[in-house]
Amino acid sequence: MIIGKDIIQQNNKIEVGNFNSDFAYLSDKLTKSGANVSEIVNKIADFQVAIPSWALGAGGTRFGRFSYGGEPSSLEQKLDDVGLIHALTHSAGAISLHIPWDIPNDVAAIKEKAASHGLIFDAMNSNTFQDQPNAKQSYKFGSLNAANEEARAYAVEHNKEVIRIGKELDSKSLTVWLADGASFPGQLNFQTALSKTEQSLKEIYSDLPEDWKLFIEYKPYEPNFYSTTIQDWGTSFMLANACGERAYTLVDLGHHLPNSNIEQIVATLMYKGKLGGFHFNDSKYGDDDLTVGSIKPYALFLIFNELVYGIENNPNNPYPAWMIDASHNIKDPLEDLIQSLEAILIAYAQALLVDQKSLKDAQLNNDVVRAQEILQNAYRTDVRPLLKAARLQTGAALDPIAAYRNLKVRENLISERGLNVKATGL
Ligand code: AOS
Ligand code: ZN
Ligand code: ZN
Ligand code: ZN
Repeated sequence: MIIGKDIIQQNNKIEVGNFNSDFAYLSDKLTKSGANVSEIVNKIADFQVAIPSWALGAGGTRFGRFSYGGEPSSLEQKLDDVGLIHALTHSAGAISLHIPWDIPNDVAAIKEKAASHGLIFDAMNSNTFQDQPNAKQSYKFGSLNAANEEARAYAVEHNKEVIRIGKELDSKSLTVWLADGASFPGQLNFQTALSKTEQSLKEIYSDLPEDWKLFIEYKPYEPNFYSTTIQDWGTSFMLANACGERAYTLVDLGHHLPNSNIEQIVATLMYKGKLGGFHFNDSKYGDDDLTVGSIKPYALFLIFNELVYGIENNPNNPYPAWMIDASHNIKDPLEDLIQSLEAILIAYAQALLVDQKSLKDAQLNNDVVRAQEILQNAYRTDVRPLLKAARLQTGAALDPIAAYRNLKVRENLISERGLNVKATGL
């Protein structure tokens, strides 16, 4: 199924009347308060978030998985799904692949398909947290941190292979997320595990092309319940520094202990020019990988406030790579991703509304009340007309979920692909 611009335009007619009056009202209000509305709309229109290939089918928990009809079962179909989301939103212009789940058979055909949907290949993801069929070494007791030298070398080689595949696809980065750690005290020598990890990452880094970046993800728990070798941003930051200039920390929103001040972590990393990538999701308890903004939208806004500040004030920090890292257990994955994109752009737009000059002023005068008012004024603005304006500008759907349903996208996918297909991945 392909959704052309003409169909979207046709569909937008239902909504455009309401949009015009909502936008006129908001734009007038914001302009009076000194905001540059067209600049903000352009920034929203330009903001692109990568969709991970493994988020397009139904996820699951260790207790069960309920499949979703019409799931993509090949890399081509995954590209088609991201293409559909991008056509409806114009904010998902990239896909993030996972090796070995997404090894391309025909590189040229895959590149052509991606280009036909206007997609680029974002970060490549390696997988040393599972043993593949016919694996020559096991990662049961670790991969990049493994005490067993053969297993460690095998894991390093896998990452180099992922870089080779990514180069063919014109990807420009590698994300390393490790499950390495210990389930019980005494299982690992912390220092040895950390030094092996550092050595392995340096070996991978030495293979990184000049125009590539290495993103090092961290996570405090799960699957190793007692300790994880790269447990927090400090460990990731230290390892990135040990590797070199093109190695960065990647922040995944779900990878923190409860109540961590993620916005402060973002600020610290950007101050040092080391925030390379970002995984969006939301959670109630841990790494729940729920729809972005479904649980803690104010926290998301505060994080975006730091991201926007950092993008403007830390030229030493590269523009971060954005990705949604979520799991869809009961919702239609494509609808869930569209909801996530909406939440991301809402938080971004609200952060763009923060009056940075007045905020600085309030801070200098220790006017705590005023500082809070400034942030909350932005947060409490219904910015959705700005998102719609951006979408109208780029030929996307005013209301992407409504369009998805009106155009019967899922029904079409089910009739094309069948009811009982399973996406490759987690
Ligand atoms: C795992 O918890 C991490 O969030 C990873 O970023 C990702 O979900 C995994 O690498 C999927 O392959
Ligand atoms: Zn992640
Ligand atoms: Zn995660
Ligand atoms: Zn997560």
